[in-house]
Amino acid sequence: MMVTTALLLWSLLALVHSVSSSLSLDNCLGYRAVNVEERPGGLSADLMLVGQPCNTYGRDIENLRLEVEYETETRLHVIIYDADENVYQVPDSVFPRPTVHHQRRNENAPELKFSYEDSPFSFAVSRLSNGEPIFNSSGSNLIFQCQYVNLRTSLPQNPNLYGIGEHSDPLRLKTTGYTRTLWNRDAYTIPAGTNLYGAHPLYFDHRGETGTHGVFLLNSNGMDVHIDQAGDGTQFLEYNLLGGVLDFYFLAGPTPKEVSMQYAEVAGLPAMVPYWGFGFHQCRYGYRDIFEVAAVVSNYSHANIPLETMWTDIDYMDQRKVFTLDERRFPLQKVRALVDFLHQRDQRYIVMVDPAVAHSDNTAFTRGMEKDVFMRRQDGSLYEGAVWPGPTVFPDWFHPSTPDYWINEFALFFDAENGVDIDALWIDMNEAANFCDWPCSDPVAFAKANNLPPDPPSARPNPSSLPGFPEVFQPGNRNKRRIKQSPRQGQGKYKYEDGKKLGIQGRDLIDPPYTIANAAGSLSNKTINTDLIHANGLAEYDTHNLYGTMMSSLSREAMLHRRPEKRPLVITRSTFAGAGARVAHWLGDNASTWEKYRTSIAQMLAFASIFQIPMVGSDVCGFTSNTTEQLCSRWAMLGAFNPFYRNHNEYGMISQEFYQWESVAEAARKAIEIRYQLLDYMYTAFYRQTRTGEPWLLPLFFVYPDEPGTFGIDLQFFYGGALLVSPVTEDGSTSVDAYFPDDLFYDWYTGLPVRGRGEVIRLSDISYTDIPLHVRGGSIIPVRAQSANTTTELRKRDFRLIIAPGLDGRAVGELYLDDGESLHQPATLEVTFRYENSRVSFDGVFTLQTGLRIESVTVFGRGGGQEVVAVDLPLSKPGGVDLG
Ligand code: MIG
Repeated sequence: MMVTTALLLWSLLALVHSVSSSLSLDNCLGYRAVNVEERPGGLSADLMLVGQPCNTYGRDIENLRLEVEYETETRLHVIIYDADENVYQVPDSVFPRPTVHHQRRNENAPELKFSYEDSPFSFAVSRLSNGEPIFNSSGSNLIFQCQYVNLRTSLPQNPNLYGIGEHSDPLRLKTTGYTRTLWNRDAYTIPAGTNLYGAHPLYFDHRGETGTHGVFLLNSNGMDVHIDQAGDGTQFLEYNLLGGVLDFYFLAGPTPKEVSMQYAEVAGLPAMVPYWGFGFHQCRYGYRDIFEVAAVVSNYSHANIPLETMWTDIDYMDQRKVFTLDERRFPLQKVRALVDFLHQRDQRYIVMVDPAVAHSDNTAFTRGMEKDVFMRRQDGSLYEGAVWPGPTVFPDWFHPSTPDYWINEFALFFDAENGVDIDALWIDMNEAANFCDWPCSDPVAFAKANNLPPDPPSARPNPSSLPGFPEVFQPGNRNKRRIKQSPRQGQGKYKYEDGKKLGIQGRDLIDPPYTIANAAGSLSNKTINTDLIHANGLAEYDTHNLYGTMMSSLSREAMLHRRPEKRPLVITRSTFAGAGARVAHWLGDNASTWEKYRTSIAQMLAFASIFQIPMVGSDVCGFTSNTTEQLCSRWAMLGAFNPFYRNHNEYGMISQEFYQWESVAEAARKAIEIRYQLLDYMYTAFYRQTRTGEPWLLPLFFVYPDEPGTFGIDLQFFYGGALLVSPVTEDGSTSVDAYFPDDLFYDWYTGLPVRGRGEVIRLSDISYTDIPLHVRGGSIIPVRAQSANTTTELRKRDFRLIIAPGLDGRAVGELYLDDGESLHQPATLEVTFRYENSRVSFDGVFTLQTGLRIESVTVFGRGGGQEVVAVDLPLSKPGGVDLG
């Protein structure tokens, strides 16, 4: 009821705003470019306001500066900012801007051409090679005010646009009447058409044969991006920003893959993850005690479903306070025993950490107060919200002492000898989420009224025994040890931005004149107040969208501090552009519905192939609402082709571990077996993305950019360049209409060829425990000859090569291997396989000596399906064999 009223009120407000905007914006006469200086490699100019300020949504800024730089042959940087440099800009410490190699710049003419009109000022970008217009702002006057910036570009009719996330809409964006709002929020059930957890102001514009380009706006302020047609039918895309500057990177492509790689040059190459991170993960919210967690581990073994990693949600915490354990339900001794036990069996353990620290007498709060690292109101009082543990405070990631504080809390609580020795980290609620509605003037009362923290479930003293588990899990055992918390200092090696570009003074930081379509209502609602000022002077109003990504970066540092030589795996909910360089992402609170099952594919593709956060996945079987056997079965298989593969479930929902139903268990066993056999193929492609930015998980149009039939597809995808995944996507269905590009494919299971014609083919008789997979002609896929129970065991298995000859009879493939977990690799295996004239051969780098061999070669499309040839080729030197 309350929600509907709020929504109604909000839409009414939005309506009023948009009506008033069309009236008053006409008085904004834009700017005039003067003092234009053209130089090789760029241009700069002053932009002066024309006429009287129109002051529609705050004061016009009269003097602007334009800087244009051809940074590389394929990247053009255009920035428009205030001449006084008081307007907030995204700090370099959070988003390090790319370095420009001036000496390399002028080898070839830049592919993107900048041009401008001086009065009123507008600019355009076009593609040099074919004159294709890419961006043109001449349709409206630039508005640059202290709380509102408006810039519009015209676009071709019916454009193919992708990106501007995080969202749960189709991969290819709607082009009329469409608004994408970027304002990070706790988006329970990830509703379509709304702002979700992350902010990625980047779009790809794909124009088939005339090329693909990307436009990245480096801006962290709240914004609405409107995509629509004007009265005269002209297509446009319009930025409506609540502040900050216009800091554009234009990326020339010309293929979607190249745009993606060029974006990685700006946002950073994604972080490599440990090999074991690709194993299967089990989680849920609501495991009542450590015994239940252990029982799940045991049940997976008995069901013969490989479990790589067991997780625990906030259930482990004492009253849901971060950096504490519930002594009754998750006693340290038992937690440590389980973690040791998992480690002995080559399994891993992960828990959740939230940013909000309980405002109570716990040590994490006290130590934070000593260092003064929590957010304060402008009057100096401590800012409090209400999250799971009740009244909470929020770390200020810009405070110079926060790194020491956070690293120290991790070092203590997650200490390998005395604490909870986790292998990776899960961070949540970092939008930041706050349950308490703005202005949240009485968080204590709010917490009481809303039963925060909720009463924990009662502990059950060892309900039964778990055969094979450590002694503390056997009946009659009692808990003894407590966590030791001797204070210890972190390293203090962090410096934060200071000085200029701190944000214009005198703005309304709570209720700006222009309203964005934030689904949570006003800017500060359900998050921390936007008028809080960080320790370095930046306003939460400007930096809200950075909160989660800053927590992510520091948490990665904290994990590195514990295990300096190991690749950290940090899974975060909230992200900003560039987050993939440090962390991974799960898609948040979906629902156990077919709709969200389908949506998860587009979301995963956007993160992996566009936003450069390639370690990504949905809550398999669905988070909230009860799953069904069939949905869970289908999702167990689809999830096996998500980079990050985790079954996760909401408090109070029916259990959905894969062993709960025989059909789901069977589907999971099958899918995990295939996933594990393909794990090195996946690892190789993923690794390549971390080195070059070339996306490894691909929408169909990335692989067939000239085939218009691929542009709108987001229910099928390429898992690595060689494997086409076409899941069944409808309830009760045993068929799927799959698009096959104009190329040769082979059925993964039979090796039978399928000649694609750029048309849909109906695949039928797909049981609830099957998923259609096709290998693209021209590929060689190295697979492990057998799967295994853990990725540690898997790494000992020999290889088999699958050869899928292309239309020209040839095929190529790659294999990358390293020790799977070290940050720096002294030795690697980097092999290229080639197939031609019935001969397969390989060479490359063999500094990593594994003792592994290729034990057979399977050629698809031969002998009415596949032909298997036994071979014995050591992967320690170049080799080859004729297959006759
Ligand atoms: O308010 O930690 O998205 O995965 O299970 C909900 C409890 C807080 C939200 C996360 C979800 C997690 C849940 N968290």
